[in-house]
Amino acid sequence: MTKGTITFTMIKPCAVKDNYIGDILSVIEKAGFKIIALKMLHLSEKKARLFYAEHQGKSFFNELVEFISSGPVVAAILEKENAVQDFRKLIGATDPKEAAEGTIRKMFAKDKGHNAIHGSDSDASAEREARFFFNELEVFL
Ligand code: RTP
Ligand code: MG
Repeated sequence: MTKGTITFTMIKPCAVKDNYIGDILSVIEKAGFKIIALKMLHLSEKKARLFYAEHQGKSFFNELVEFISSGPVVAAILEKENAVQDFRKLIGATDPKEAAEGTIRKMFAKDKGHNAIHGSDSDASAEREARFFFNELEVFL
């Protein structure tokens, strides 16, 4: 059997508040992703700034950090062949108005700033983000 690649995801505070954790995890599993790590936690502003460091200096950075640290999130590592690309497809466009039918953002996101879920944009990001949230004992490969 081919060992899958990994991606990292985070259900954002808006979707946690809206009680979509179960629905979203269900969509993810039904799409063929295996959840190999999972936790709920509340990021401090400082940690949120570190997590989204690549966006530092952009117009939406402060708003993004404030939102991500506004309440608990659900973090997970997912395994599948072609995980990063397939998961970006499953979550849909950043702005839910542009997201395709059947995507997680189309179904569960409010707007561009409150778009329900994060997905890594490359294998390198997936690795960095997975390590940011989970230690070795928390990952079930
Ligand atoms: P994410 O990193 O959260 O998975 O989202 P993404 O790749 O689809 O989008 P990215 O460009 O990485 O932006 C990160 C988050 O910042 C917010 N954003 N707001 N107002 C704006 O123009 C704007 N652009 C980006 C979004 O919430 C996006 O998810
Ligand atoms: Mg991104």
